[in-house]
Amino acid sequence: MNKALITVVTLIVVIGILYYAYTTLMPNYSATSSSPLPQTASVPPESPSPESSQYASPSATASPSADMNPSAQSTNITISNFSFNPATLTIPAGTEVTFTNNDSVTHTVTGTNLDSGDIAPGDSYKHVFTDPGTYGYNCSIHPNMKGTIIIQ
Ligand SMILES: [Cu+2]
Repeated sequence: MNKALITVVTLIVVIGILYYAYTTLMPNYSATSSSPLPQTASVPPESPSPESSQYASPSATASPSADMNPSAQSTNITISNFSFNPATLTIPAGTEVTFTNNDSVTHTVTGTNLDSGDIAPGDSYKHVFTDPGTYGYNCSIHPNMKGTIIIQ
């Protein structure tokens, strides 16, 4: 009765030792060869080939930081999916609006007394709206992109 238990435990221990010895002594050994592993470390022939491994992506341009001006109001319009969001914005006079281009193509913000020039992907354009009124604008590259600023 106890003999059977001892046999089972011994088997488990032996198997464990063999498994440990196998995984420890042959960490990088391929199972195809039956010759004993030499002590000298074999360098795996996996050195990277010099075929176009380095691709330098253009670094993101840092947007200019605006000075803190607690008395002035500011808000944001994002450009994404070829549209201005929000398309219609009502602001008090003197508000600085930051247009941020989140698309992967260049856009502009173009209207009356308003010309951002090209806004590259990831860049932004700031403009302070001072004269009350309703002003439409669009993207000069994609004229179907339209927005409205209402200055009160
Ligand atoms: Cu556009």
